[in-house]
Amino acid sequence: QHIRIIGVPIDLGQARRGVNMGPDAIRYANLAESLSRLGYQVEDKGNLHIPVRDTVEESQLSGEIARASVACYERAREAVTDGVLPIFLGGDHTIAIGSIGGVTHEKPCGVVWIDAHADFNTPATSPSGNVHGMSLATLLGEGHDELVNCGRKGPKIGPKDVVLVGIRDLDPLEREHLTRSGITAFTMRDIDEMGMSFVARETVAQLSHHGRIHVSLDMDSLDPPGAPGVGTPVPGGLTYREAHLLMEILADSNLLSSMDIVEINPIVDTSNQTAILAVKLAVSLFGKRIL
Ligand code: DIR
Ligand code: MN
Ligand code: MN
Ligand code: MN
Repeated sequence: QHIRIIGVPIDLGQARRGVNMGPDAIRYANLAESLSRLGYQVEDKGNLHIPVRDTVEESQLSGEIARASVACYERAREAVTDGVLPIFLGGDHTIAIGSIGGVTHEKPCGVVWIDAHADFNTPATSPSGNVHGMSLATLLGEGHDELVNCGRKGPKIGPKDVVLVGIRDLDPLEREHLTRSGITAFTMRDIDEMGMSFVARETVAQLSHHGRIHVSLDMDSLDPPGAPGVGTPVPGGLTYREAHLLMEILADSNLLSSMDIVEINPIVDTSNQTAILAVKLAVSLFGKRIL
């Protein structure tokens, strides 16, 4: 099996600088070496070119995000054509618009969206206006036109193609929007009550119908003390073991076909520990077992 790393150093979808350095933080935490040790052939394609935040006018943000998303879409599409497993390194969660858009160019796929947030705002429901809080809604066809139509026209996935895991922080109108959508969402309460084993197995069961699964891992899904290097930490997140168990059960499904690792901000991290944790989780997702 062949893995291809694609860096998308974008910080245009949210307010804080620093998340653009995520791809290098993850590389520095030995992502490629760790996956090679599992027996994969790993190829690093470097980073997509993204404009520096300070050079982009506020009014140009969604246009520049759309440009980056189209580039990301093309890389994702190409990876599928080439028969390799792409890992997209963010950057903020707007990268999923292009990555998931591109991997579904020919055929649909299931998506596990692991996040403290639902990223299900639209320009009409969002209090912040930040596009990283709208990426999932955009993929389902609601949002800025140029983003909804990135790569190909219209929705890229349907509500039955995605399962949310780890959510605990929704904006008021986003919450209504999500409950109306028909998307399965496993909140932190669900995980507390039913356990990650059940939640992870149920997630796989709901998404196996397309024969392949994309994992979109927002590192703010984890509990902040173990993953402080994120722009919008929310208390009460996934423990180290819950996150690993989710990865291990997803690995057992043998359906993994692509992945995003997003929202790591090295400026607010402590000794790169959030990137180091992300690499450990990726290694579990790609099949490392304890025994
Ligand atoms: C918030 C935060 N719901 C927003 N979203 C974040 O701005 O829409 N997503 N941080 O990862
Ligand atoms: Mn997110
Ligand atoms: Mn988040
Ligand atoms: Mn479907």
